[in-house]
Amino acid sequence: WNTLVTKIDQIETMILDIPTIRGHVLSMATMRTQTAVVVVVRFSDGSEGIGEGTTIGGLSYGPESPEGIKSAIDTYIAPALIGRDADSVNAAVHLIDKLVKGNRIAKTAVEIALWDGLGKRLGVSVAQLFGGAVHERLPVAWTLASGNSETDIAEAHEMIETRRHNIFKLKIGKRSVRDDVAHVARIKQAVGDAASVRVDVNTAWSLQDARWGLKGLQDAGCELVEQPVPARYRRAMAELSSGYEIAVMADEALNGPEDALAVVSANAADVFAVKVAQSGGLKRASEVIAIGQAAGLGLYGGTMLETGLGTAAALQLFATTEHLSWGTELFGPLLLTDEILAKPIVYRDFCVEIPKGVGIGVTLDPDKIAFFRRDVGRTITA
Ligand code: MUC
Ligand code: MG
Repeated sequence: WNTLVTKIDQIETMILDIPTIRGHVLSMATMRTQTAVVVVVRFSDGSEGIGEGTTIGGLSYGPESPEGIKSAIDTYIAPALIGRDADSVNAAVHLIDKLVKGNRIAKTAVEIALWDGLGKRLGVSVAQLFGGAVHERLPVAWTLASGNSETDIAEAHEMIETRRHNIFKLKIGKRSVRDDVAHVARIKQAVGDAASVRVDVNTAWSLQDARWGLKGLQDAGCELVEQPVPARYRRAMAELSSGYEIAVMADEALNGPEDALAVVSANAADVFAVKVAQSGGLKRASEVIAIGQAAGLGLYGGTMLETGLGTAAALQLFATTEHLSWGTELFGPLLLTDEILAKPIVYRDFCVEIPKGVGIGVTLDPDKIAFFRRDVGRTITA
């Protein structure tokens, strides 16, 4: 009977460098290119699955780099999976968790490809594999991060007029707290009630900075502050969550279900930014969602600014999540100058639509992959 089991035959990894439409100014780095790690898994029955594992700003955001993600897959994850049963994604996840510590983004890229392959073989979407979608579309935020208040205001007005976004996340933390608060207040004043304004500090503040910052931000009409202090500062996050009306969201602090439980236990957030890549894959992200839900926290569908591939995978999972009260920020493909999917993800009426179809619901455009790939690629086989 063993010959009837579909096996994992080959795992190919590649690095893509895709320019951004403008400089994306974050507290720790300015992005002019996004670097994605794409994985293609080929199975013994001829089917394929695709996945993505992407980070932001090289090694400035978190402990995994694009080159490290590719190397972890090529050297440790792929050799362990070749020849294994393709249809048990759980068995693959458990095996890799045993063999590889950390490296959640690398695990994510491969895990997404396994779910995609399974869905394609069964003729169902990944959302169906997770119990079925309850949304056809989800609200989607845009990040204003040009580095200039006037440019940000013009961009915000255009997004509202074209009905593409009415939720804005401002990237702050690079300038002084006072200057950042003034920048946020100007933008909120310019958009008024037509849009929700939120900020992401990407860990740049001390607790002292954050006390002044949160006070100023909530007076300016900002609704939510994301990861104001470093990921490990749970006591500070707890003080900020309970001390102000403005919602405090955990992002960098959330690396998988164990962190989710620790954040909940410490009362260290009002909202979870659920990121598939940071969680270690769709399965682990679903566990982060479950913990947040059980604790009565708000949920937000976060992004690592993935291409349409990783974005589609995240959409499959978030489509199955009943209450995503803060919406999503799955706008990654819109920040890039070019599309790598055969058919782009649809953005309209302030929402992103869940791609329909089997697996993660999207396929790659081979010419675009050939154009943007940095390396010659590496294929691990038996
Ligand atoms: C982050 O820290 O949340 C998400 C949107 C964006 O512009 O950057 C990211 C990363
Ligand atoms: Mg963030």
